[in-house]
Amino acid sequence: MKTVETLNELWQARKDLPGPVGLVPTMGFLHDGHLMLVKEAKQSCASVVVSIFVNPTQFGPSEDLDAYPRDLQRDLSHLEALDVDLVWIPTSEVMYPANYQTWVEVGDVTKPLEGSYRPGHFRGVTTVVSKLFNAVQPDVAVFGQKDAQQVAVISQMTRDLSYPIEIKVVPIVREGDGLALSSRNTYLNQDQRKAATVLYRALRAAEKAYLSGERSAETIRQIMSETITDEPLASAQYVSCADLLTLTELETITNGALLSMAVYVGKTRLIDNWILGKPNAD
Ligand code: PAJ
Repeated sequence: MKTVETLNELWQARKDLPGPVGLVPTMGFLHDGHLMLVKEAKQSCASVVVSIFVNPTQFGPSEDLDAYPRDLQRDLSHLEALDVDLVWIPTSEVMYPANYQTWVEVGDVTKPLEGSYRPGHFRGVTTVVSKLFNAVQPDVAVFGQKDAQQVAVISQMTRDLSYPIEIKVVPIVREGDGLALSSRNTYLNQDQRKAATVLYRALRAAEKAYLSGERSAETIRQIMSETITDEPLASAQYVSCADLLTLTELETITNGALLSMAVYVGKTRLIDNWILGKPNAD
């Protein structure tokens, strides 16, 4: 496994990789969710590149950029064990050199949900992912369903900018009790960790109602809200039952839906989602 930092090193190493080449973009502090993306890339590609970069431009001014967990040595040993070919660990100066002034912005699909509570977040994501795509020139890029809106936004960007890249999506990897794996779970104390299962419980309660025939999106949203209200350590920032393609709120569920939510457990903001009317494969 080769590890590179600068663009020149990356370009040089990229030349020697047999195709198809798969890219897995990450911010490090890797867990089994990230590693599932790497395994997916390994299955469909001859070479796999993983990037590790805590991208400052996707964090808001009040968000946890400095506190974001990092453990590069552990990350590298996980990737080595999976036989990854190339790891790119750019510095902020490599990604955003002095006088940097170019941004990639996607339209409507970035506006609701995460976009409405994290202004500028998706501009940071699409800019950095676009730079990763340009530098690595992968044939396949793998993302997690954990960040459902990120998948929708990057798919839109890939189509709109004509990147010749196939976007593959891996289902959410969860703990045994349903909590979706996330680097932010490390912020939770023991009581909060127990309470954090409320996101999954809310999604499953909503699914149960849907499977019994409930089609009012407002009732589905209420079921999720009430489940969260019943958990004293949790408070919902939003719950959503939205169209799978546009991500706008539905009135009636006719053709599937994306259930999603952001919930504070203590000071930690957790997100989760579940697809109605289509297999989640988890
Ligand atoms: P990060 O949060 O490190 O996540 C990297 C990838 O792992 C994303 O595609 C995310 O959806 C996926 N992932 C995280 N937890 C997962 C889980 N429990 N199950 C399945 N997949 C999971 O997402 C980012 O980084 C950044 O926004 C990035 C795309 C790297 C751009 O900076």
